[in-house]
This record gives sequence, structure tokens and C-alpha cells, in this order.
Amino acid sequence: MSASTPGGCILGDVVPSGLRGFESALRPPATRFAALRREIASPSLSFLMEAHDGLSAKIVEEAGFRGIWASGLTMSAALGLRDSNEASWTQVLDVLEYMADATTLPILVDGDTGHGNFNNVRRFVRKLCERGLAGVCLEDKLFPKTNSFIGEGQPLADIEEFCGRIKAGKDSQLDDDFVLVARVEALVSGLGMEEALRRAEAYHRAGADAILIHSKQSTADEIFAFARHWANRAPLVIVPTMYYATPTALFREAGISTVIWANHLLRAAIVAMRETAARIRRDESLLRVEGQVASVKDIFRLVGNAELEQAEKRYLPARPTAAAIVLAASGGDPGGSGAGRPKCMVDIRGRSLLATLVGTLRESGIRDIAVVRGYGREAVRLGGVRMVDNDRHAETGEAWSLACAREAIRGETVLAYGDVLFRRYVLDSLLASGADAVLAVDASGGARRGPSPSLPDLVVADRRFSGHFLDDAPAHLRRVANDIPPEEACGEWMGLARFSARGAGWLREEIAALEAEGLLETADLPLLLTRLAARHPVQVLYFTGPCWLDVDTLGDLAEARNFG
Ligand code: SPV
Ligand code: MG
Repeated sequence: MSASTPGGCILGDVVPSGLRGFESALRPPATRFAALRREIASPSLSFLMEAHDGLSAKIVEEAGFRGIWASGLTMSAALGLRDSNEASWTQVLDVLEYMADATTLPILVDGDTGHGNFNNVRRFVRKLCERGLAGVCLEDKLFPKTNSFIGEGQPLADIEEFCGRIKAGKDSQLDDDFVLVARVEALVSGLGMEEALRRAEAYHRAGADAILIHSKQSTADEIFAFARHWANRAPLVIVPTMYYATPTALFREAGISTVIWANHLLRAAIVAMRETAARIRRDESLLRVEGQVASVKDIFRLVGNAELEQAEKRYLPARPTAAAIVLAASGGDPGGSGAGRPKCMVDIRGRSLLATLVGTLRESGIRDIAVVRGYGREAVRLGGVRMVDNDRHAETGEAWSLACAREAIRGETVLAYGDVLFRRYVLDSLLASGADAVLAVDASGGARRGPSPSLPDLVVADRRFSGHFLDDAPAHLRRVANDIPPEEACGEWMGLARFSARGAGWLREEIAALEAEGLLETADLPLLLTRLAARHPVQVLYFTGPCWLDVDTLGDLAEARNFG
């Protein structure tokens, strides 16, 4: 019989009789299932290398192997457990999922006994297929299993019962190329060659795609004898852990399909980890170890940090590069309760007002933050921000304080009063605005309820807030001052503004102009902003609702403690 492949190659005569049914595997594999089937079926000797977790799976792939053996012994040992089904099958499945995610290689899973009877095998095989695990090896032992190299004469499963497990596994596979390897333990259990062949034949008839003939002898004699008798009726898989000295060329000559190097990565890791731990313990130093161990960079490379960097560029919003200047030079504790404590240092639920404000700036991605302090400046402390001192805070105003930090007005700049709290979306809206200069304005007029020692910075713009949430037409500043009659005002400036790099240039020019006119010492920010608006477009962004707080009074303070 012969068959024609899409590639035009005539199969049949060239496919050894034991490999019949694997013809499709000779085409390039489209899936991991097909890839494993091809490895097992190929007339040339294939190798599966042991892995026991995601990292070791990556190392197997990096070494150039074309398939992985997910060893029951090493997966359980890596969990600190015995190879006696101590890990539940779902825990094993979790490990396998990490391995499948970590590599593109096909994985042959050591399924032990199938974790029970035919019914457990059915569910196990379905779950393996769902997770892209390309094949399973089932051994003809009883649950809970014991490793083949422990003890003598382990009891084996009844042949018919085990054939039921094989049939159930094959009937449950979700991909036609899923590979089920039946493992014959008759030689290991001392039942002899005839029993081994009888079992292999029965398992093959039950639907096994390949036979793993296991041996614990130190030579491969019984393996070669088995292979001769078997005569390639189905692919043969071997595990030469005990007969490791046998030259691989002899496995080729014997027509073996696949060699499993079953546990050597874990064993290598044990030696390396033991030596490293002992050396560090002895030396109480890393000096002789560094250079002998993988670099941290190597870990990053293995787990694919470069890919994450690329993905971050693609999927994360571009980080704002804005800097911020917080004006915190004036004023004492609201209500005077803090005996000289600067207002920005009052306690808001265990954090200073300044720390809360800076926290909001940081949440919006602002890292470069300068705080201008003056009144009670020794008490103004906060890690990770730059402190700029206004030594003349008693006789100067806000524009002077701002000028003290003029070095920081370079690129995109956020300007905030040191005694305000605002919700993050207010700042994010300013940062997202395309305007070169933009102020956050409370259009609800409800920010100040009680009597306040300082007057609100009221705003007149070219357009009032329409009251509609879809109101996104730009409004522009005409004037901001604290002596505007409330009925003329469009809202209250929240003490928060943002300038683009261009807008920051306008701000620097305006500071210089005030200085040249001798007004810098006395000018407040409303004056500076009003002058700016006379020369350049300064946008107003309206907000409503309880999205900010100006901490001026004890009442404000109580409210601030509930803000968040
Ligand atoms: C394993 O690697 O878990 C195996 C092979 O089953 S052996 O340890 O040789 O039984
Ligand atoms: Mg095992």
C-alpha cells in the first residue's frame, strides 16, 4: 500500500511497517501534537530532554532539543515531594501548564499510572490536550505508583484493565496527533521477556502509539533483546538512566525511535545548588560564587524581559514626562492648632497634606517634583522631592516663590498650591489637554462653604461651563483674582495648572517681565496668570463636584481627612 503526500512523496515503501499510521507526521508539523508525533515516528533516532518547570523547559529549548520529557520524578522532586503521586494530578497539571507556556516545544508528559482507573485517564488526557501538552506516557502499574528504581517486583496492572486505560485515553484525546505511549514495566518487575512482549503487543492493539520499554539494568542487553523481538511493530521509546554507558550508536542500530534523557537537568541543578549554597555558607561572601552562577541578566533574558519591554511600548500609555512645582512657602496650620507648623505638613489620615498631594502627582507619573518652602521650612520634609527655599517668604508673594524654582520650569510643568488636594482625574485631564497653558477651574462654585481666611481665586473666562457633561469646547482665561464679584465669576481656580514646554517658556518670560517691572516680590499667581492670559491663550478646564479641596480652615481639614 502506498499513499501520496501533498509534497508528492510516495510513502508506504519507505515507512517501516511499525511506523504505519504516522505518514502525516513526515510533513512539517503544524502543531505541537504533530511535532511530537513526528519525533516519535521519525525513522531517525529522536531525543526528549527532561524538564520539570518553566525555566528548565526553556533551557531544554535553548539547548536545541526538539521535545521535552516532563518527568514525574523530577517534577515531584522539584516540589520537594516523592515520586509516589504525592502531588495531586491537578498540581502536576499546573506545573505542566507553566512548562507549556514557557516553550514552543512539544512535551511528552509522564502520566504515571494515569492517576487512577480509565475514568481518571479520560479526564487527565482531556486536560492535557486543552493545555497543549502533546502526549502522555502511561505505565502499567497501580495507583499510587512507586518509582521504578525503588524496590523489587513491584505489582503490575492487570493487562486488560491497563488496555482499558489506553483505550479511554485515546478515545478522550482532543487532537488526532496526540501521542499515547504505553510503558511496559515487566522487565523492571522481573516478569521476563515473554511477559514484556505479551504486554507490549496488547497495549499496541489497544491503541498505544508507541511502547516505552523500561529497564533498570546497567547494560542495555535486555532492551536490545526486546527490540529484536519487537521488530518495529510500533515505535520504541527507552530511558537509559541505568544503562547510561551504552553508546547511542547502538540505540540507532537497534532501531529505537526515541531516547528519553529522563532526569539530568534536575540532577545537574542539585549539584550546582548544593555547591553554591555550601560555598556561600563557608565564605560568608559571594566573591567566589559570582562568575560561577548565571547572571541576573541571564535570568531576565531567559524569561523574556526584552519582549515585555517591547509590549510596554506598544500597550502602555506614554509616560508623562512632566515635572511639578508645589508652592508651599506660605501659611501656618489651619486653625493655628499646630503651633507654627506649615500648612502643608498638617496630618491627613497619618500622612502630611504635602505627602498626599505629592502622592497624587506621582500616581499620574510625575517623578520630578520641586517643593518651594518658606514658613517653618525645617518642618517641611518629604523623601524623593527636591526642596527649594524661599528665604524671603515673609515679605514676598507666590510669584517670588515660583521664581525661586524657575530652574525647574523647563519642559512640561505642573504647578500646584501646596495646600490643595485634588482627585487624580483632575490632573490627568490637565496632562491630557493639548493646550500650552491650562488651569483647573471648579465651575460648581461649591468648594468654599464656610468663612475662609483667604479669598477664593475667582476666574473670568470667555465662556461659562454649560452644565452639560459633554461640554468640551475650550474656554479661555480672561482674568483670575480674588476681588471679582462672585456673580461675574465662571468658577474658582483650584490652584492647579499645567504648561507644555512652550507654555513653560511663556511662564518664564512672564516671571522675567514681572521682575523687570519690579513687581515680582509682591505679585501673586492670579496676577501672573492674568498677565499671561493677556499675551497667550490660557485654557480653562471646568470641573464640577467634590474633586478638590483647599485646606484653609479646621473645617477644610476635617473634610480633607475624609477626602480619598
Ligand atoms: C520519570 O522520569 O519520572 C520516569 C522515568 O518515569 S524513571 O524515573 O526512570 O522511572
Ligand atoms: Mg516517572
